[in-house]
Amino acid sequence: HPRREKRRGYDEITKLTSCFQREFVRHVETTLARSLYNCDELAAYSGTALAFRDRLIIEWNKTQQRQTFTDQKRVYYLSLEFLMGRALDNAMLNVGMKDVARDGLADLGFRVEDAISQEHDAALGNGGLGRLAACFLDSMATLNYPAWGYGLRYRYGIFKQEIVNGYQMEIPDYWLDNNPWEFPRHDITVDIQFYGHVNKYQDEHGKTCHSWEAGETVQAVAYDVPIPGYRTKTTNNLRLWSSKASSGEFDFQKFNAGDYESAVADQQTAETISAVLYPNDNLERGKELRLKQQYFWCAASLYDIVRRFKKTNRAWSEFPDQIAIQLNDTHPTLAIVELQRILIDVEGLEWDEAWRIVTGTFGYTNHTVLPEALEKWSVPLMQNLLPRHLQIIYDINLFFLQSVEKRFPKDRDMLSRVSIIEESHPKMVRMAHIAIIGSHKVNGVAELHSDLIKTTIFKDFVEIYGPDRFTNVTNGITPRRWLHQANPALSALIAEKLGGYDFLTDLTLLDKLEAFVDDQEFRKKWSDIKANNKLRLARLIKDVTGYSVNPQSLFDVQVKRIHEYKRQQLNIFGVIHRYLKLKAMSAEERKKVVPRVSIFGGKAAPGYWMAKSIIYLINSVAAVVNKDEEIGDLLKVIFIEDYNVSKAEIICPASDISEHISTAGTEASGTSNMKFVLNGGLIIGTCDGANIEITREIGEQNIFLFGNLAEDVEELRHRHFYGGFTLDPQLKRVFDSIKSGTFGDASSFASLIASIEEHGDYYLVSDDFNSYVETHEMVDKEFQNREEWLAKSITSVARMGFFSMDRVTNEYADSIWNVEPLNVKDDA
Ligand code: 26V
Repeated sequence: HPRREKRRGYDEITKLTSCFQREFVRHVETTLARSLYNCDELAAYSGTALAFRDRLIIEWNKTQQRQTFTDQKRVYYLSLEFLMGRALDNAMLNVGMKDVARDGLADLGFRVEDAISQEHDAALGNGGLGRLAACFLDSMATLNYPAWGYGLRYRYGIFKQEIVNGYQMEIPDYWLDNNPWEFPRHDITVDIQFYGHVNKYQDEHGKTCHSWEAGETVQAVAYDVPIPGYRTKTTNNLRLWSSKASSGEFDFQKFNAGDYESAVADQQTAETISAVLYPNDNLERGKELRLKQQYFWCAASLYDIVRRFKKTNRAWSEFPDQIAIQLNDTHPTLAIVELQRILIDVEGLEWDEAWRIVTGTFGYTNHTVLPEALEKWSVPLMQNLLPRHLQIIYDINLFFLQSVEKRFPKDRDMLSRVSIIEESHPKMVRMAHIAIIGSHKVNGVAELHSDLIKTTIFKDFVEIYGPDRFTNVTNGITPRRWLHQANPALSALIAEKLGGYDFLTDLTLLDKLEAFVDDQEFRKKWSDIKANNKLRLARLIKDVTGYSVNPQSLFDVQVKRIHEYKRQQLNIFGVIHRYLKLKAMSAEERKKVVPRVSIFGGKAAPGYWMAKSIIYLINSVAAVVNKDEEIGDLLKVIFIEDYNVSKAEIICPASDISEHISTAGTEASGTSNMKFVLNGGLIIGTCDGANIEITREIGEQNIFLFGNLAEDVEELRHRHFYGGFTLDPQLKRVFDSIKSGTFGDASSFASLIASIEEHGDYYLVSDDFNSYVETHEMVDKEFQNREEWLAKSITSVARMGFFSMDRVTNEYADSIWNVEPLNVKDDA
């Protein structure tokens, strides 16, 4: 049976199956206190999850013991977002027992797929950045790195999206009830301080010291989540902090004084800190609660890391030899300041020694060049919330600017550009500057992006520190979830050809598939798998939208957060253009047309009106086009609501073509582009982010590239304002049709159109429209040559080895963290 992860004998399988069943029944009957006779699918999920959880816990404990015992250098990955998705399927596949569970459940009258789909997604992230963190955890465990993730345990993950009359509505995502994957550690708590003031005093040697007397204390409670690696016993830890009122005297006093209501209110204030994930991606709003979240999580994690280090009784100077901390964007930048504070204020180290330790420990990954996403905090806000940290930030800045002044005497502009403090009203703290100054390595997430940060936003820092502090590590994805789990049939076919599943831990082995490109039987199977995956998606579409789509059509997919820079508006204008063309055709001409389903999905930040009107336009176009009988199957427009990780697992394997069409230079990397190609879909895209490296790997004959290049963007934007702006004539026809009311009340779309026609078309929709439309015509043509298309699909998959998250993790380990995997013997 090619689907079996390990070859096992008949006896062994029966033994494992009955062992699983025993555990399952025990959990249903005792842990869940249910009778087997009223065990529904939800209980079947819980029973299965609990049975697998038991296995994970054993290996998890052993892994932690092993890591403590060997005392090697460890990695801590600090991220405010971990977009994990579901855990059960992943756990079953990683321990190699999904077939055992399938057989065992079938025997009890359940389908494993039904049980799996009961699980609520763990959606503690916005998009690419959060999902990257989750892929990191998977790879670090699979490669046996001693590594922990640290994050926040949000009570509400990213909101659930509902589409009501074409508009996005946001529903809170309360996800924590009966979550079997987290373990509260009520014994692991840290008191976190806020507000108050700083006392200055002299110690017995006459040295000036500082102590921070806080005005508010909140307790951080650890919740641990086991992270199993694939085919290894290593089970790492993700520690999420939850906020709780501190059980200090203060509260007791209030209770004792009979002020019960106000004491309970304080409790609620404390719990607010970890209540909700901020749903903006790429927009910084400077809310105090967000800063509180950041400090709460950084301080708790740092306390935990330092406590663990101190148990080893090593000298402080060894800290960076034992610990690497990676900052996922600037959100955890306060960790830099907090470590410096601990070392000088609490542990009594000298400034310079402390700072050497700090910079030796941290690495910073930048994920965006969009100016509106760069984090800044107002000085008065920081002064109030974190008075001691602000002092330390000023000191870091002082020493830094002094050193810059020495190297670039009298360059006042340089000093003001690189200063941590922006001299605005109010003054602002630039978090990226702290992150760069406080880290030994700064990296971007794709080649173009890393070049851009070096030549634009961080240019001055390259001059100051030299090019070695800046590096590139192109993103990747875990092939376990994004191939094996999402597309089991394709994974099995590949395993059949390559003689096993080793490609899942060495993705470069995929290159052996190229030898089979011309193998007719193989091609047939490949194409049948895609067809089946499209059927599976068609069923999902029917379920969530009510629309029936013809699975023979070309499935054209764009799923990602809705943002002007990602240009879903370009896509939907292209769809309208296609519709107008179809309407103008004769019946005879229409017969030659390739039927197409344009599939969209993604959430808009709740306060981002332009993104919301793009969603409304997509749904308005869908409402008209999908009921146009003259058009029928030739064009369907679908918006899949509440796009998330588990929907992505169904969508990615089912695309013929997917769209990665950001304005050149704006999408740092993109990672869904990799997921689609790894699943045998082709892509249409701009020369942006990782599209460029995907092209280099798979060959430019296997990708549909279009549009202006990053190097031309500035000039074009300038011309829009000063050279006059001419709207692309085909786009003008699209706008005319919208304005005439074809898709409902035109006023709903007025500002979307005005942003292009009147306000400078910042994202170059008009400039790229013609080349976009023409490229789609090529897509239609090439899709009709099914054999060629299949060859491209197979060749592309064969060349995707580079984009494994395992390669990414090893690059970070070698060039940033300087950590080694911990060898795990099979019998350990
Ligand atoms: C920024 C902010 C700003 C403050 C408010 C909350 C918030 C939340 C998230 C972010 C992160 C924006 C950066 C980001 O998500 N970048 C994406 O990172 C992916 C992984 O590297 C990459 O593939 C995408 O191209 C990039 O947009």
